[in-house]
Amino acid sequence: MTQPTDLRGWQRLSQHYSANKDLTMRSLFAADPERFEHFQLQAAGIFLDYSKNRVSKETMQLLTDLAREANVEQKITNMFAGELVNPTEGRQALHTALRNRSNSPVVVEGQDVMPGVQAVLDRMHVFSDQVRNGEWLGYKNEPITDVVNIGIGGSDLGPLMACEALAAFAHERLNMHFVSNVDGSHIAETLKGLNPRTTLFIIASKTFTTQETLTNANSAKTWFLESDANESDVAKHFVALSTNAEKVAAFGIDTNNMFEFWDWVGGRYSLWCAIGLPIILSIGMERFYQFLEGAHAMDEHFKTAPLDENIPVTLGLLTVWYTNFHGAHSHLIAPYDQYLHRFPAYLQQLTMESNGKSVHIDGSAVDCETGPIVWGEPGTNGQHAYFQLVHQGTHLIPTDFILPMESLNPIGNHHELLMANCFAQSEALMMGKSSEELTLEMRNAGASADEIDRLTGHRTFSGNRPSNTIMMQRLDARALGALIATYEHKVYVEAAIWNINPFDQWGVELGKQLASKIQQELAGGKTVSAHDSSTNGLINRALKLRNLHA
Ligand code: G6Q
Repeated sequence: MTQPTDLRGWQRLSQHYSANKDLTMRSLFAADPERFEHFQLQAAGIFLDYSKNRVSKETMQLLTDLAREANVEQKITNMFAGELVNPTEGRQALHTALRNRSNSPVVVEGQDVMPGVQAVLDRMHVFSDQVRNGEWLGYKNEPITDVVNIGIGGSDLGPLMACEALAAFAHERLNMHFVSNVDGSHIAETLKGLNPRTTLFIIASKTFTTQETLTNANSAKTWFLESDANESDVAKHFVALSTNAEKVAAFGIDTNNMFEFWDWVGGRYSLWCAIGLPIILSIGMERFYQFLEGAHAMDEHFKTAPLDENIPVTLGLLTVWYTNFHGAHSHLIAPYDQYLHRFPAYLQQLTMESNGKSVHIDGSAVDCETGPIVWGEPGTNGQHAYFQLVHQGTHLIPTDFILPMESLNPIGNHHELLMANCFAQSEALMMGKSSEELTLEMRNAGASADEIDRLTGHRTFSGNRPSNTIMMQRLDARALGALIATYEHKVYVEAAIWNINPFDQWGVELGKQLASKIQQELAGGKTVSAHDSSTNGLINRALKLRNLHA
């Protein structure tokens, strides 16, 4: 198969990189006083400033040419049209249908899926209104006060992140909780202080076979039944979100209390449908529709904007530029908004599970780097922790700053300070501080020549460190929808260039298989010898020490 590196566009970018690698952003800004105007895009309420990148107009042109040559436009069309873009699992990837607010049909295997999508949304509307209004009563006829979502991975990270991001709009009576880890401490700590009479459990699992989720769900059921509730009360306190009605019924949840979704929705793309139920319970259906509309507006932009005016395409191409030509290995997500504190964790799954691949879509080995490591924390906290390395370390770490213009909690000058810090970070990363500037600064502050000499290396900043700034008016449901869709599509663009399948995740299988074998060995309690000496040693040590404390 043709490697991405064989593409003419790739080779031209290689040459362009070699010819321009010493070009600094400072000089690019000096040469074009309107660089900010020339390197910005806006769509669906999302504003992108990408001027602080190591790119010229020519670089962007070459990147766009690469995208064209890699058939990115066709691949975008294929995804929206419900083609089998996930061939290793034999599936479409139609998360865009879940937020298709246009009334146009989306056909999967000859059938329009839109009526089914709307039917589940309607059912969730009715159910969530009942819970929110206090009409849905627990087994002692009391309204629900606490909702515990039990799920993991795609059935946890998305709704958790979105509930946190939109906490300013949360229902007053309903406290949202999320249990994912199979570590018993997670559920134990969550259930402490909760009242079985007023707690609603959502068991969220696409397959309804996930070990961690079923273990937590069983423990939740046991906890519930240890109160004065009985089996017939389960229906009032347990609902399921799944594609697998049979397994849901086998677990003991009435399928009338199940909100369904479909195989063509990937786990990490499922917060737009049934897996979004916790979000709906928290913010209400009207706002959830705004969330879908925001994403849909970004879908429309992604589908129709020319490549060089397309926000997700631009972001994806910049990641390719840094990963494949500059040798960057990671990408920092720095949301300057406390409500987005789980956004980097959510994006870790979205991007690393999608693009952490070493083979092309046809199974042949890639000959270039693929998805970078994604990490981050909200600003300004990160500034007092790892930003040192971003400013002065040896790694090149492209950064996305994300900042709403308006605070949802306008107290004193907090938001001004937050914005000032965000803008200062990207300025500092780009500009750096030269030894001449430092010398002048230190001299003015009265430092001796000796001291200046001693500290110059430590106190200068190379600068030329790239970043994007993504802004929205305020972080509401619509803006969050558009923001998430931006990143979903960015990831797709990268995968399209690398020609990898972003929609499967075989990499998580091996550990699962081995864990199930080891779990049986731990339960069996007999000394093991079938593994390597380290794994044998660890299991045997655990068996011995656990028995000692039993
Ligand atoms: C996401 C992955 C994975 C999945 C979890 C939970 O894209 O497929 O993170 O969401 O393993 O799976 P279930 O929803 O089937 O329990």
